[in-house]
Amino acid sequence: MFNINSFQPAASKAADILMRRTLVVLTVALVGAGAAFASNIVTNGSFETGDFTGWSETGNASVCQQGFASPYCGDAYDGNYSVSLNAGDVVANMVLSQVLATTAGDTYDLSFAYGTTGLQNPQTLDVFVDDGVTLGDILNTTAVSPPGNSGYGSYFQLDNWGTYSFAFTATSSATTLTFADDPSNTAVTVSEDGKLDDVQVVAASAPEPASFLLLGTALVVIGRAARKYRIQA
Ligand SMILES: [Ca+2]
Repeated sequence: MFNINSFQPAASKAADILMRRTLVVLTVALVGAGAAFASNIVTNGSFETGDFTGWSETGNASVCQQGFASPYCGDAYDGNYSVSLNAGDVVANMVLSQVLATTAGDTYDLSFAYGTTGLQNPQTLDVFVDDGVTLGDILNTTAVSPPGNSGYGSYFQLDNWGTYSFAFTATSSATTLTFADDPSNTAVTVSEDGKLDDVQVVAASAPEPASFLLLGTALVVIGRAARKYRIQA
């Protein structure tokens, strides 16, 4: 005989499982969306692939693993790899660039670490952001590294890193970020190398406080709905 009382619990259990799964999926999606707001749009910005994957590079530079002697690498700023510029007393002519997927009108924060492995002189790096028409027409600036360390002589020496940040507003969907070793470094390149690491470009408009407010509100609503459902069930 059909018994409605034995049917209801089974239906309720199925609904309960569905509800719980839905809440988990929604929560994961929202948290994921929140994390994505602040993602770095630079590919291989820390050079942890051990090479220039994601970048175009010409001139005297290489990705080196910290602690290794050739080129004179020193320490990475982030992870185990960084870019060594003009190592071996050569001409400072590296040009390193990457095309970034951007949104016209959005502002982005560029940050990177630039340092020196050497005796005492600083190094200079030219930083360009362009829209594909004229080099450096969005951002054309210079970063001067801290002076080198006096502890020169060890392959395992710490580099003297500095951190730099600049903002720019994209004008197209493809923005080219370029780092160029400054030719003036050639005059002081003897026993003095530049180092680059941890390149990040993050949309400045995100994470907006409003986005986090929205995310927080959504999570509260989901939490209350779940609690209410549990009470009813
Ligand atoms: Ca690195």
